[in-house]
Amino acid sequence: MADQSYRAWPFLDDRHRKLAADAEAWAAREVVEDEHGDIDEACRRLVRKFGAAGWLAQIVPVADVRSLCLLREIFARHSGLADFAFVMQGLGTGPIALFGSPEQKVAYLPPVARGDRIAAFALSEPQAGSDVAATATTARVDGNHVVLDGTKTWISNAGIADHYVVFARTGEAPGARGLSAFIVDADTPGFAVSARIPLIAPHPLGTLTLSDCRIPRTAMLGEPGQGFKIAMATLDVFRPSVGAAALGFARRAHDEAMTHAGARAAFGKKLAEFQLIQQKIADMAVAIDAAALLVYRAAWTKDTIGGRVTRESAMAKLFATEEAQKVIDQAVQIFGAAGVVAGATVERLYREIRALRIYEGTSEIQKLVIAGQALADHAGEPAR
Ligand code: COS
Repeated sequence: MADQSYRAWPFLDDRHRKLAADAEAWAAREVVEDEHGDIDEACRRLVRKFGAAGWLAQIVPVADVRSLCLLREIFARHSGLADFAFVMQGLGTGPIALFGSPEQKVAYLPPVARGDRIAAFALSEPQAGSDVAATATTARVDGNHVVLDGTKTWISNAGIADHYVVFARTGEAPGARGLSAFIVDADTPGFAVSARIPLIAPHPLGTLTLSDCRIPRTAMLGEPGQGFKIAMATLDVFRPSVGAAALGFARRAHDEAMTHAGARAAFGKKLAEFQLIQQKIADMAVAIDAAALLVYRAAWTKDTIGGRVTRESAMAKLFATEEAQKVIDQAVQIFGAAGVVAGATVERLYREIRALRIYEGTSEIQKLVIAGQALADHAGEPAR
C-alpha cells in the first residue's frame, strides 16, 4: 500500500482528500497497465474512460492545481500511459483555458473534457526545444486568415489529436516577443502529421508539417505577440504536475522494492533485514517526501496566492523528476537481475521516468529559471 500520509498535509483540503480517495478506488478498478498493442487505440480508450468518469472535467480547465497534481500522481502510480492520456487533455487545452475567448472556450473545452476529442500542445521544433525564442514556424496574416508554415516535432498526441495549439512567429518583435499562439484543427488543409516517433516508453508522438496551412484569424489565442507568455504561463501550471507524475512513479518503485525486499532471501535473511537495503529504502522515502513537499507547495501557492509561480513550479519539476529517477534506479538495484527483465514493473518505470527530466523544460532549464529568479530577488528587482 503506497504511503498516503502526505494527504493529511495542510497544503490539501478535505475536498482534495475525498478526490484522491475516489480516484484511488477508480484507478484500482479501471486502469490497467497496457504498453503493448496499438498505443493510439489504448490512448483513445483511456481518454474516453477518463472523460466518462468525469476526471477530465477536473483539469479541462484546470480549476485547481492541487487536484491536477493529486490525480496525476495517482494515475501515474498505476500506469504511465494512463497519466499521459489524462494530462495531455489538460496541456492541449491549457492555453485556451487561460487565454482563449469565450467562443474558443465553448468550442474546444467541453468536448475535450468529455473525452470526445483529443488535444495537443505544439511548441517544440527541430531547432527550438529549450530555446523557445528561436521558434521558426511562421504565421502570416492574409485577409481574414492566418497562413502557417513550418515544422513542429516531439509533439505528444501527434496523429490522434483533433486540435493542436501551435506557437508560431508573427514578428511583432525579435525573439520571444514576436510569437503568437493558434488553434489548428487536425483536418485543416496544409496540416499533416509527417512522422511518428517511437519512444523508449511508448506514447503517441510525432512531427507536424504546416505547409500553407490556412486558418481563420479567429483561431489566434490572446493577442499578437503573446505566444511566449501563453506558453510559459501554461507550463507554470503543468510543470508541478510533471513532478507529481514523477512522484507517482517513485512511490510505485518504492512499494515494489519494499515488497521484493520483504519476500526475497539472500545469505539466509530477507533482503529487508540487510542494512545496505534499509539505507536505500530510507533514502527513497526521504526523496519522495521532499519531492512531495515541493510539488504540493507549488500547487498550493498557485491555488491560494496566485500570480506567477515560475520559481515554485521549476523547483517542483526539477527536484521531483531528478529524485524519482534515483529512487527508481535504486528499486531496480534491489530487484537485481529481475529488475532489468523486460516487462518487470521497475523496468517499465525505469524507462518511463526518463522523459520527465526532459519534456516541459529540461532540468537544466529549470535551474536557469530558479537561478534567474533568485539572482533577481537578491538584487531587489521587482517581480515580473
Ligand atoms: N509567465 C508569464 N510570462 C512569462 C513567463 C511566465 N512563466 N516567463 C517569461 N515570461 C515573459 C517575461 O516576463 C518576458 O516578458 P517581457 O519581455 O515583457 O519582460 C518574456 O516572457 C521573456 O521572458 P524571459 O526573458 O525570462 O525569457 P528567456 O528567453 O530568458 O528564458 C526560458 C526563457 C529559457 C526559461 C524558456 O524559454 C523556457 O522555459 N524554455 C523551455 C521551454 C520548454 O519547456 N520547452 C519544452 C517544450 S514543451 S513540452
